Amino acid sequence: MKIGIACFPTYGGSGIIATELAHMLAKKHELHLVSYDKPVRFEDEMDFSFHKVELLSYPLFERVPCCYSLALVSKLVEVIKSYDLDIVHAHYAVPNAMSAYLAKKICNDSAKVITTLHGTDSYLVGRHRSYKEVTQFSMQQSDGLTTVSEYLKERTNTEFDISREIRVIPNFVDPQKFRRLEKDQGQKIICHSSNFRPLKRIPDIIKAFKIISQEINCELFLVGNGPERPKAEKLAKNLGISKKVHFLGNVKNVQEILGKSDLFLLPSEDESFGLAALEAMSCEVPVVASNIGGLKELISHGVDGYLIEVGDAEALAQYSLKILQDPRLQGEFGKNARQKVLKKYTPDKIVPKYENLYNETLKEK
Ligand code: GMT
Repeated sequence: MKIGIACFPTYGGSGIIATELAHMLAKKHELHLVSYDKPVRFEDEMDFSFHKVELLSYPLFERVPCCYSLALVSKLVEVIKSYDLDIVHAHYAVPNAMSAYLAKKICNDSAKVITTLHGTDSYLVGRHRSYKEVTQFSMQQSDGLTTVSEYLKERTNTEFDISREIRVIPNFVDPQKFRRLEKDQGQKIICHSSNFRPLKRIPDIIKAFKIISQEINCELFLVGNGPERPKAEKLAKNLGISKKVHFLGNVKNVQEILGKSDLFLLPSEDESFGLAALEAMSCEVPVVASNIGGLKELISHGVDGYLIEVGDAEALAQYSLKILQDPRLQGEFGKNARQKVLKKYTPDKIVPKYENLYNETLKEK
């Protein structure tokens, strides 16, 4: 097949999955990735073509964000026509699915459009009254529509008026890349990685870490950047734990940190899937996370991690200590997490689900 993928290239989970999917599909199909920048995970070693969306810089339009959507349409049209694409797979409803729909129409329906919803694009941004009608329309008009969890499927059906089938295709992780690495046993490493938005509840992690660090020898590695970082740095300072809390910023090879971690924390308010937790689990790292959304589908309480109520920093700390103070339990949870990944979330289990959807869609009139 000739496949085009439209995504955001940044450190968000959707861009990571779109890029990994492009990488995996490129082994068998002709792959074209369309975005405004090269994706973060494959800067130097891309095995697919990259098509950069170019933006017109013109003073009158400085504050008009729709320009990107239109430039994306034009680039998609160019790529559909030049390479005779069969499929355009839009990751993110806003604006990628709409741009893909318009491109398809300009090309007289010569390619089919698949949309994968990741969460932020639908129930956070997409349902805002500025975008809702267009998000709903582009979901409904897609030739195939997928979500990354059952939770996101249900929430999409509740919040949008769409009648078409939604197929759940979970995220995946490469277990060769994300695996356990040697580390010295002395100090426990606790890790979190995200884009530091308020919904990730970084202050809960810092407060819990304060409690944990009073009991055991440990360090906290915070990977990523975002609006909550300054507040989190200040909180760590005020709690007197700055020396043990490391703000690492965006890290290209996060597997090198996860592979040596003892515990991963994800106390988010909302999470359609929780790709960061999946990557940790692949590295045999137990996870303590919120009992919400896609995290409930991913983590089994008392088997490969623990689930806590949103905002309960004390429980976050106590469950973390339970794992970190018991090497046998930590090892067992870590092994269970890796087993789950190998059983359900590897590329060879998930990528064919997308290929099947592409094939089924192409057979339709
Ligand atoms: O929340 C993030 O970390 C970024 C965000 C995105 O929009 O790229 O992630 C969303 O998609 C990921 C990949 O499918 C999921 O693992 C995240 O759970 C989801 N974030 C939310 O639902 C808040």
